[in-house]
Amino acid sequence: MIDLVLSSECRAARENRRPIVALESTIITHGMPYPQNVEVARQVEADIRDGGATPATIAVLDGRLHIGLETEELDALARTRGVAKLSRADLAACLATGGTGATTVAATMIAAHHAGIPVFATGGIGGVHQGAESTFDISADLQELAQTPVTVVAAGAKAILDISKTLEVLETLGVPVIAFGQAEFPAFWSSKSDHKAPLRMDDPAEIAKAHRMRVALGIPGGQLVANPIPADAEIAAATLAPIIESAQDQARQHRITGKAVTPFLLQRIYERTEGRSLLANIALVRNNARLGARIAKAMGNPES
Ligand code: PSU
Ligand code: MN
Repeated sequence: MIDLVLSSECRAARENRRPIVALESTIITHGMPYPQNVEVARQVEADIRDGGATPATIAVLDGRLHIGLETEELDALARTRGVAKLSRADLAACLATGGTGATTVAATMIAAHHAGIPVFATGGIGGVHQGAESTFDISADLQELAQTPVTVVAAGAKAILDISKTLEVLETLGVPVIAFGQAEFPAFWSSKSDHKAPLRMDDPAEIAKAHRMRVALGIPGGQLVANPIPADAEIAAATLAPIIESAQDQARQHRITGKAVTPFLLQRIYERTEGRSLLANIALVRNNARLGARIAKAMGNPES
């Protein structure tokens, strides 16, 4: 009933049984300013191709669910201001009303699974916000990881989130959190946090195998792969702490709530770091795209 619109390259990949890596679009519309957003989106797609897989950027355009965007569609989405941010709660309504929107991690997982794509690369996931004990602000991304069988590669969680509460909720929900190549859970701009990751794997083939094992066991939900930012792109946590704190103060002053919170904080942080956080963000998303391609290739090869 849902008519999926596959990009020409995704259609060809599907026909030739080649691995595909899903990409979200909220990072483009709500996570980075224009024109860097479209440049980064293109670069990340190119990294996936270089890694031997096919990129599928996911979005809803005029009420149709797109799996992979053509060049002009990506450009138009990146230029448009005020695009809707679609999470699990909004996806069906947007399709039903002919709207246009960018998909969050949660909505991208739903769409990717619907299209038969088990691997998805992004920058950072949503999680439990600092102060969640009074605001109750917990991203729908966490619930989605608990119920939709997609392996998500991210660089850990931003310091706008409470990392220890985020890890606790993921544990409660039964989501495997796998640090790639190190013991510590990475903290987005920094390769390490003060927290040890529950699981560690060093080989993309093992990550793919664990995904298949969960499916075989009938366990719903996906996996979170936490891939540390490359060392040369790291920003010290102490540099960003005051900026994040002031962004959070402003969010409270402006009474920002609900799905507006994360985009508001991201925007303030970009403004205040004069592009430095953007450079780190670009490096880590590209790194995640490359790992996503390796996992996607292994996923399609049960011998690996
Ligand atoms: N965190 C980031 N960058 C992002 C997002 C989160 O470091 O771009 C985006 C993702 O699309 C994520 C969404 O799924 O924000 C989470 O929003 P919320 O916290 O409202 O669930
Ligand atoms: Mn929220």
